[in-house]
Amino acid sequence: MQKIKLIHEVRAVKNRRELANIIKAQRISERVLKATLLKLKTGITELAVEAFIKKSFIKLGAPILSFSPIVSFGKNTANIHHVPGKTKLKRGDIIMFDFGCTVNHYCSDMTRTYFWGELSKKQKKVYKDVLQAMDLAIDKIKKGEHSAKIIDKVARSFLSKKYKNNFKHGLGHGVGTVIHEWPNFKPKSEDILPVGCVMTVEPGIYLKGFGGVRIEDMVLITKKGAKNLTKVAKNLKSVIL
Ligand SMILES: [Mn+2]
Repeated sequence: MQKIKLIHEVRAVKNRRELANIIKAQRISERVLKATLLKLKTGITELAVEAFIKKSFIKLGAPILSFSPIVSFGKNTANIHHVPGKTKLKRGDIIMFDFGCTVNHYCSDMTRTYFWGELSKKQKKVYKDVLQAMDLAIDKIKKGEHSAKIIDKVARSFLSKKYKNNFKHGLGHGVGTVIHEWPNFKPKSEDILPVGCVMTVEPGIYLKGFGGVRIEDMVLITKKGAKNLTKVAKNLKSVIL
């Protein structure tokens, strides 16, 4: 006899139309990100960039956002849930964007970290490590791993060797009509990813007084592995502005 499913398990599995909405929301976000990068200039404030992002989503027909956009510059990037303020962009800053929009109630979620000019050795190292943690986790999913705890651990154990327990949040979460839904990548998660669910993979390292790096993609869990739904470059070269 098949176990009766609970509502969170039912809604985790996206049908074709639901998936199309999530992907459409993600493509709109990608267009907004592209436009936002062109808008950056030394001296611009986080608030001005946030306003531009919101205006751009309205212009592209997606005025309802997944959550209030995160725009952070410099040391503020060390704050996981930074609220954009009057901080101005300056040479050598880390820049973090975390935003998404909704299409027919379905959310998208993406984080990118950029560098305003030549990066320091330490910035380069932290970025490369977070990117590698992400690649390790996505490769694990692609090989068919469905245990949330094991996938979380792949990224977490790689980062904890270098940064102790600095990676202070889950590796990711399900995405649907709400931005955070079941299942969850966490060290103690008992969740098993069902085929057809959309997960974020978003490792991060946050160093007080220095800044933070978080990179976040959305991944569809498939029978054979995974399909990355995020189409924005994240290699080191592409994030130096
Ligand atoms: Mn997220």
